[in-house]
Amino acid sequence: MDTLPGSAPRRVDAIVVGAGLAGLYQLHRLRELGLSTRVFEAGDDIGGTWHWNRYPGARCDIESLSYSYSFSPELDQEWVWSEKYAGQPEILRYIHHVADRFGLREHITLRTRVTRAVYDEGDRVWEISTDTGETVTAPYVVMASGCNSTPKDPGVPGADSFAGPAYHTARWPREDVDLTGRRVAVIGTGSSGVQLVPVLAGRVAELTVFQRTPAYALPAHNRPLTEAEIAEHKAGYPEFRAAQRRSKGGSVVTMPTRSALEATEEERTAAYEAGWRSGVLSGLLRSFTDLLVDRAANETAADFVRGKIASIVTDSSTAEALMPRTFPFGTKRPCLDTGYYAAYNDPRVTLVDLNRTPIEEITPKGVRTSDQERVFDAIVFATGFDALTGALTSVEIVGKGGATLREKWADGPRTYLGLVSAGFPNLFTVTGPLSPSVLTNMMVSIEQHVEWITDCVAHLRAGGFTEIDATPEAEEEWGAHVAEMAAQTLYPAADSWYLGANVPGKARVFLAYVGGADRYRERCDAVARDGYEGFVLS
Ligand code: NA7
Repeated sequence: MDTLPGSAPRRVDAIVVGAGLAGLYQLHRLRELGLSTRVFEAGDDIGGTWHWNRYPGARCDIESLSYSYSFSPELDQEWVWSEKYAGQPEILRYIHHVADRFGLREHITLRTRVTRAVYDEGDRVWEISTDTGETVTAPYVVMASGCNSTPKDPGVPGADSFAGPAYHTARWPREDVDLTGRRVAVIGTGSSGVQLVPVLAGRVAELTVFQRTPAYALPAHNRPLTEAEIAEHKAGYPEFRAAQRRSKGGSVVTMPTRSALEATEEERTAAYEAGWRSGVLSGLLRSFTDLLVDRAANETAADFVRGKIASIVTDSSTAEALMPRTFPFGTKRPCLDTGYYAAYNDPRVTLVDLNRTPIEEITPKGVRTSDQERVFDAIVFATGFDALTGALTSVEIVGKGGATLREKWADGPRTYLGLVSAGFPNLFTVTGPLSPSVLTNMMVSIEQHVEWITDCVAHLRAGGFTEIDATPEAEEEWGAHVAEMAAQTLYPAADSWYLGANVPGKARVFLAYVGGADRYRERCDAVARDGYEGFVLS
């Protein structure tokens, strides 16, 4: 290690970008391997998603017992989750516990954004630059910068002109935001908006929700975990973790065996009712085999959800506006609802359907739609992220021959297995584009990638290799396979962030691998077993 007097090392074995769940685990594994490693984190503390998204109501929508690291049986035994779905503060406490328990903090530089990474082909090292003026070199870089970590520009004219406080859910302030008795606007009704609205509704004087596309939201049935449940789970954790790793989506669930169209209407309704009662994000989608591949089958599930909305929301025109009709159920990420639809029965809550009256501009006083200007004390943007590629293309990454990742990905990301991009050797991405990532329990996909990357680095060092790069052919083949798999589903029918469709000008490419985490893991393992097939090691 090359250390300047009184400063952190400026030459290390590995650099990790991001100190969220992915970066922390990657740091732990590289340290175990004996690599000097530095982690750079833009935030003023660790936690990634769970550091930034501290808006009221922020909560995981994968069950706590599944959404946690599996690499340490001791950690599994000692940490106790309080609820079926942990809230943001509890998950953040867990992350801090992990950082302390595994001695990770001293390797992390906070409040420091990596702005540039340049590959030196002669020395075979990456030099990274930060917004604090540091430059550090390392043979390996791991981008653990998150899938939904770059907030999207809301793209509403006049957004900066509002005189009152404006917040983005993903940049919620640390200090308490007191909206009691205020007139508050929420723009956006994805997962963040759906979680935020019912919590705000109980606090503010008036809440106005601006909805462009209604979501399909399923009941979470969140509740405290009982001691008996926790004990049972802890006793079975080793088998449970093994089953998670073998599963298609990273959660241990029963997979369906028959088509929705083969079932009678009564059978379908019974299956959907069971899915609705299950309080699990994928519960309804897993009722039948063909809901994500057959439009008519999908419509039966979509109809069921619309019926539920009608049964919860008392005002029929509000209920009608809340019913999704423009995209198949499940092709945008479904949301988990804790009082979302019911919130619209509160006379203080108003829904504005932007399809009828689009937003024209944000004004100093509030929001002007095509029919009127509404006055607010605060505006909350729950408008989402430049998903999957935003955190990668916002860094100037310069690979072989001076090529930039941003230019290479102008028509959509090109990766081999979502782990690497050809021409950018020794630079890995955790849950990168074209891997299963956001279609799975992120914890399981993060661990799988971190472990694959760690094994790869160990293999390179043991074999005396200084460089690994994907071949353009392997990358091409993988990209075609990912696209072909997506095309067999209904996913492309929605203007979703899975496709980059939420960001104006972004290439419309399906950004995740739909083939399942189990199949994907087998492929990654086979690639490594076969001497890193599709890569050149030198
Ligand atoms: P999402 O799911 O991308 O939701 C963003 C919402 O904001 C969605 O309803 C958008 O409508 C809406 N939106 C975005 N821009 C605008 C403008 N300009 N005007 C009106 N409405 C707008 O982000 P979330 O934060 O809720 O969730 C992201 C994921 O993070 C979540 O699924 C978890 O995986 C973690 P649209 O649908 O684009 O019409």
